[in-house]
Amino acid sequence: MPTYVTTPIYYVNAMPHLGHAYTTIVADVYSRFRRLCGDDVRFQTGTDEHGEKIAEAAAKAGETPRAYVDRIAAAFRATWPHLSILPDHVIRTTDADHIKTVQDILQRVYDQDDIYFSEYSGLYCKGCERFLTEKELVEGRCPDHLVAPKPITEQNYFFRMSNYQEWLIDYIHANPDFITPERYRNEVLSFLSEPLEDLCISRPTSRLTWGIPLPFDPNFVTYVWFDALINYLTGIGYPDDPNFARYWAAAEHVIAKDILKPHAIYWPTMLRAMELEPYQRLHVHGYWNVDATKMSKSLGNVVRPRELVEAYGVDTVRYFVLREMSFGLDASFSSNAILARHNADLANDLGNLFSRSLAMIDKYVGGHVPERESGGVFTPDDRELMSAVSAMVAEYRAYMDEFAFHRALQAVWEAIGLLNRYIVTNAPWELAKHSRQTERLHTVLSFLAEALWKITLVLGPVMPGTAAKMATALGMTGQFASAVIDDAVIWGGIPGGTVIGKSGPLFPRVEKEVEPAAVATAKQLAKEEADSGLGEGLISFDQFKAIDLRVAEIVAAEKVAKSDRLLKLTVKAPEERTIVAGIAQYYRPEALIGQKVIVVANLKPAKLMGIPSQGMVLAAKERLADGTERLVVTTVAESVAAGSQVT
Ligand code: ME8
Repeated sequence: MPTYVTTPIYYVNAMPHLGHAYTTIVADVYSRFRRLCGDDVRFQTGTDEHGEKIAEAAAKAGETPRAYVDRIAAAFRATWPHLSILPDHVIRTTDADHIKTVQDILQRVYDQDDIYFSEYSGLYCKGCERFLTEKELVEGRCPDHLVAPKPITEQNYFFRMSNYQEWLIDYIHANPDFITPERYRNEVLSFLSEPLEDLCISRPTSRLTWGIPLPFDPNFVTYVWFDALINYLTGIGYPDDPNFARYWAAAEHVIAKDILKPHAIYWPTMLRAMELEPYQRLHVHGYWNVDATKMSKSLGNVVRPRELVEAYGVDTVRYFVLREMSFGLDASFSSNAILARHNADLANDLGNLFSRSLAMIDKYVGGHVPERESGGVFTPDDRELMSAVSAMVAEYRAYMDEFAFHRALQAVWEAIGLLNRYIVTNAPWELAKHSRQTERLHTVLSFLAEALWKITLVLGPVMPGTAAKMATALGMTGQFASAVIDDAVIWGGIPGGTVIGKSGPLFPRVEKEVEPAAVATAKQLAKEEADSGLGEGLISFDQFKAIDLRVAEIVAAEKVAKSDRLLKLTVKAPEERTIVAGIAQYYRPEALIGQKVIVVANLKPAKLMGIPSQGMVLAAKERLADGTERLVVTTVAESVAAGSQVT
């Protein structure tokens, strides 16, 4: 099946930063995922090089627009390989074929009387490069650029966008997946509940010359959005190239919320005027902030992706951004958070599981995957492992398809947690001591190898380099190159006898957080704000992040002798530890066993009634009408692997 994935084309008035990297990583990961599902994928990114903003930036840099756009466009293009991003096509709006297509389309829409000439007075925001409606302003200012838009009256050409309003509303209602997540669909529908104005699609050459000349009036250039959106068509050779016929119907655009309106309103109505089908889906994500502050050049806290790659490695950066941002909502970057993800999720959970499993296969069965005994007896543990890993693959697939990347990764990490527990419960090192347990040892190790292979396959789109390393270490290099997601569904994918290689650590631990210069600046700002007494009573995101909250399973509970208040709990989080909790008046010990509670895992150990307590169980304290109190331990709403982080 064809799939066509696009990112916005980025303005060349700034160097690539974390926000651009995020959208492009998402599009790359999704493209790789669809390929893994067997689709024929075309993935396109590019640069938006016309318009006022660019002309101004070039003037500021003391360069001609041409030289300036060439330089910055090259910087964007050079960034992608560092992030393991592999687009099939990188488009520039200054490409000759794009300019021709834009002019052909303008002429056609003009000839059919969907473009007219008129005078217009409106409030113009230079940052947005468009006229804003009164309703869009917040306290008289553009909410994105925080400046009051300028009243402008001028003669221009207009696209009869309003003619297509009713059609667009009906189309969005009839196609619930057209704009996702739903919040953005609702935002667009709400915007469309007011009458739509026609779209001004020209700029007089007296004001701007750096643009595509209107084919029917040389005194005007094309408005940058009418030019830019058409990149999605020119990139696949509209109208005559077979790629256009093949991919257009399968177009999926990925953008952030800042450019929702042009993509959800201008673009579908433009396509309708051209008598083309709308794109398939528009995927809208939120904004990256830095340490809870808006990322902006003027604040000097712009995070550069290359700095992060140098400090943590490319796959950590890709994993981090997908795991940390719930697609659709804003997220905050902090050096703490990426360090924690690197060391806990990657070095510890995944890296240790992998190297430990390979080392056991090497040591106990001579470095090749053992045959699972045919007709061997599977224990409930084996069955749990099989069904959980199969369920993980299904969940992963469904979540990736709906752009819920953080959930897809959560599902994979639950399976990783389960595998770590499977090793502990089945203790291959014990089995290896007794020859009568050889069959069992073989079964356990072959399940491990097989589950790791499935994890390798699903991680491929997110962490291509790491997955390739894992595949090589598992002796599956060839199979990996041609793998499809269905290979992760079948049990028996890694044949007995496969020779396992050696693997160095997949993710060497990073001991100290490496702070991009930009983050340091943001911290300084936050500190100044705190010093100024502004956020009193509030804690920073970093302070919150310092508390390691985990899901812990209570495996044993008993009263503490000579205490009415204390219970001694043994919990798994995922390693076993003792916690003494002051909840004896509210819980019978046996009622707690099996409960999954939330604990503070990095509290300094303390002795209570002589018993060392390593952590604290969180509980809600309710004050009852009679003045007494009641404690209720906090649990999780759904089953979650012990040791999972609460974030
Ligand atoms: O708007 N967080 O270009 P642009 C997340 N040329 N994503 C961010 C971000 C942030 N803080 N900052 C930027 C344009 N982005 C037009 C697009 S398309 C036909 C024309 C990402 O350089 C995000 O994808 O301002 C956002 O939509 C895009 O960069 C805006 O890039």
